[in-house]
Amino acid sequence: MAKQNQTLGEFIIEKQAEFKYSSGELSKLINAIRLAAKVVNHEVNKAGLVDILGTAGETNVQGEQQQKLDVLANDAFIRTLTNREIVCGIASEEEDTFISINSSDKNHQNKYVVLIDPLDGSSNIDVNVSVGTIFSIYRRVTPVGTPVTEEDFLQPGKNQVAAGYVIYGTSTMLVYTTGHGVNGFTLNPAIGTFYLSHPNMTYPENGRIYSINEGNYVHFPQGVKDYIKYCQAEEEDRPYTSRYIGSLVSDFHRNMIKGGIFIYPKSSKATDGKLRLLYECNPMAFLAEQANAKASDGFRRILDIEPTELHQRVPFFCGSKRMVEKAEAFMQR
Ligand code: P6P
Repeated sequence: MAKQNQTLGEFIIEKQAEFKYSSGELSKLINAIRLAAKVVNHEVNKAGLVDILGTAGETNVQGEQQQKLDVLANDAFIRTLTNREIVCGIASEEEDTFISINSSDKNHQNKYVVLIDPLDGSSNIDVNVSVGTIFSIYRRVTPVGTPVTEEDFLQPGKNQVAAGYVIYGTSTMLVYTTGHGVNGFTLNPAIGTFYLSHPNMTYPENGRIYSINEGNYVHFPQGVKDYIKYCQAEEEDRPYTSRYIGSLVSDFHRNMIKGGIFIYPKSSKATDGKLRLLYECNPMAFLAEQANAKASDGFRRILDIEPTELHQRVPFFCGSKRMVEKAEAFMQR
């Protein structure tokens, strides 16, 4: 049973026993992410005060203008994970290809790879809307002692050993799973400690919030158009409420607490949708399933999809089980 006011550090130590055949490396990895989250939180919270707003002048592999905080967050996570010599490879939304880490005295002995979206929703920074970090952790599949290859990163989401996000919002939270449910920790900025504030987070089975960018309505597949009209109909417990923050972590977090569905479908403008499979949809899908919810591309379970490219995109339907099933029914008509 979760102890009130347990810190993240205490929680990790207590749960260490649950990580089957882990030699404590996964605990050290979660701790490293905790540290990097504090560094990024500090910078995000003062974004309006120091001249680190605006674009860094470069564009990332997605062709998006890189906000300076994007670059800072990316550097913070890569530096923290590299320095602690816990992982053998990192992939990031901000990096064209994966980074192989040869720990100085270990010769590729580390067994985990991490995939991150270091600052998701960064276009919201200038308007003071919550942004987030998303991370996904796998055990490598190529032989220990050799440099990582792309194969170590192109694993289906069902192979994840841990996943989570940090949401830099009205409060900063770290929410993660190691396959034993989802737990949320809130940062006390005064002392820089994360406390267990949301033990055993689960999605309500059903909900009344739908979250989609309706500005793209005319470009959506017919099934999505029909589901939106279903949500808006004056019938039964409808119309539902429309809520769209434009920051995946925030929309997901709200839906997990209140119930709801988030959809980023394919469209005539984005034939595979916008969200990336490896470091956005897979970690959020792992969390969703661990919280008794569902995540698909409208047809297939996200966690079963066999990746082919590091930055590939997939349509994303995620949230309360009954709502996702209803949306899938419209897609499959
Ligand atoms: P749109 C943020 O840029 C992001 O990657 C997700 O966090 C968010 O859900 C989505 O894109 C918003 O995209 O096209 O609706 O602005």
